[in-house]
Amino acid sequence: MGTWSDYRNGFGDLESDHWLGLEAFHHLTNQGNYSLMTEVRDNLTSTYFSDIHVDFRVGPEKEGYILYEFPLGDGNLTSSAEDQWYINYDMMFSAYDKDQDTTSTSNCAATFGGGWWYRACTLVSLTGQTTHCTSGCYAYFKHNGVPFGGNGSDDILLNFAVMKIKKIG
Ligand SMILES: [Ca+2]
Repeated sequence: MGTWSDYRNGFGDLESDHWLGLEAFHHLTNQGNYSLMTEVRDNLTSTYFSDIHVDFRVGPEKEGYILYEFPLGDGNLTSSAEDQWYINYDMMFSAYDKDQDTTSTSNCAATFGGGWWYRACTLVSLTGQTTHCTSGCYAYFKHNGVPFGGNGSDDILLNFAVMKIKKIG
């Protein structure tokens, strides 16, 4: 479970688990128009999903690295997780040691086990660790994997998740 400082500065290993860092996200995505490609793989069926959003932009640290709203994406996540990003729009980033979500009754980052643009809390979290989930969790958090998705039958567990950003204008 990374700290605020970890998520701000980046951590991990480029050959395996790696987080580029919010400061880099902010500086890169404010140079122009960036697209965000999200790739995930379902742990149970090995199904691969991806989609691309334009206008991916992260605010400065003084604004909590807010995730600005972006249009619906183009890909095969449309029936599962893609539409769920809207919950994270206009949210500041939270880590377990910096609670910036919108609920005063819980610490979403601590519950989900990873930093993210939590509201109260989220349906998409590519950094979450289900083994850390202690309360308010969806059933699928009981499994060992990363929570991602909507609700009911749309829930999927991941064993692979990548965010790729690219300058498009
Ligand atoms: Ca909170």
